[in-house]
Amino acid sequence: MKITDIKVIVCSPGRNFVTVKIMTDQGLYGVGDATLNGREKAVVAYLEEHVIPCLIGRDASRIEEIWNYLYRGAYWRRGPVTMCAIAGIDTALWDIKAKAANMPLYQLLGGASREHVLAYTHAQGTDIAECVDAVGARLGEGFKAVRCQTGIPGLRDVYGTGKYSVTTNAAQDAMPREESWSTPKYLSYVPGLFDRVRAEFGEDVHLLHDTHHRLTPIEAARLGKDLEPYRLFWLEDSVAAEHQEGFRLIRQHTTTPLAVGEVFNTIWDARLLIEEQLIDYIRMTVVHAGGVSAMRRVMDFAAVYNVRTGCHGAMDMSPICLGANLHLDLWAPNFGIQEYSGYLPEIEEVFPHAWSLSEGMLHPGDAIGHGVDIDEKLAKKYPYQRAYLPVNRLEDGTPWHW
Ligand code: CS2
Ligand code: MG
Repeated sequence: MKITDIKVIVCSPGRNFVTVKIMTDQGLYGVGDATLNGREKAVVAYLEEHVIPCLIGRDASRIEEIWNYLYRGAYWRRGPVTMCAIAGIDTALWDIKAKAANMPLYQLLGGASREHVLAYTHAQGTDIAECVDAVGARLGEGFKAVRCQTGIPGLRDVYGTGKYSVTTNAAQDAMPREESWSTPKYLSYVPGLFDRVRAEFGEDVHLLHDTHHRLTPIEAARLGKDLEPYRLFWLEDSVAAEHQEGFRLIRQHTTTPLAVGEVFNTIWDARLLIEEQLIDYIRMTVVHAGGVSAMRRVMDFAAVYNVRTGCHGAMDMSPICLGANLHLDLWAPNFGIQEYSGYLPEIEEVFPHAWSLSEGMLHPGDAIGHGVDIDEKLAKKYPYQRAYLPVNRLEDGTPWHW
């Protein structure tokens, strides 16, 4: 089966997405997500200028060979742009292979290890009271696991709260907007959020929290200890995870489960964290990790060390990435949980999908391939518009982790 053409489709139904579509001489095609939030056009250029010309005419069935041709062959390996580009190609090739085998992707991976995939979703508020109400609303929708994020008194536009709780292309993102941060104010306020949520909803709800890379190891250790009474499912990205060794200090002080990895793009980024069991969940996801081939390796490696999966699934990962994740989630023996922050209606129209959500549980569906497509005609109605992720500063103006 030969690759005859490869398209890169950029569209913006509420936010930007980059989609790879691979056509073959047997009439089968596959699609893959290659979206890198805030740097989409860098991936488009990498694909169009450097990857696609090398792939036309190659055998579409040789997924592993093509993955290594693109990873090792580039010489300048790793990094978010490279790995998103490889992910788009790899995911599309797995889609084709599963279609050619006339089965859903999870069957090709080894079949289902469970009946469905536990999801967690987002609840946020500009203060604790608003967040508690949002948690109640999400539980009312049937979710069993909820990520809780609150604004901090005295700080404006804290990550993931208020009108900026959803990463969209709204006009305010046309240039990087600025947010403010104070670790002391955050550390004093957040335990009170979980005290209220537990008091309101009891012990049976899975509660998660995302610090979004903003603490030092000892600050994260203190927060982990302060949150222990509230039995979190996980505390995510407590420290900027390039500093893998920093998690040894956190581990010495707290039993709060730790999750890291959404910004990682190769297994090497997570090696120490997984080998030393410094984390409990690996957050890597198909689109940023280099595709299905790479994500399967990460999941298998994590399984050896009792680390479970917790694939990233915010709205800036397209429904194609979510679909591919769900096939891996259904198969993986060490599955943990799948993030699902939901999609705007126009996104679901552009990306018709076989995956489904019911009572807080997801399933990839049994369509052949990964079960997600792109409606190219509809996609054209939503042209790309440059948009940035915010920039975060401490109160004294120091640029900080967003
Ligand atoms: C967040 C993401 O969902 C999460 O865990 O960290 O929403 C993240 O902010 C975005 O994916 C960045 O594009
Ligand atoms: Mg996160």
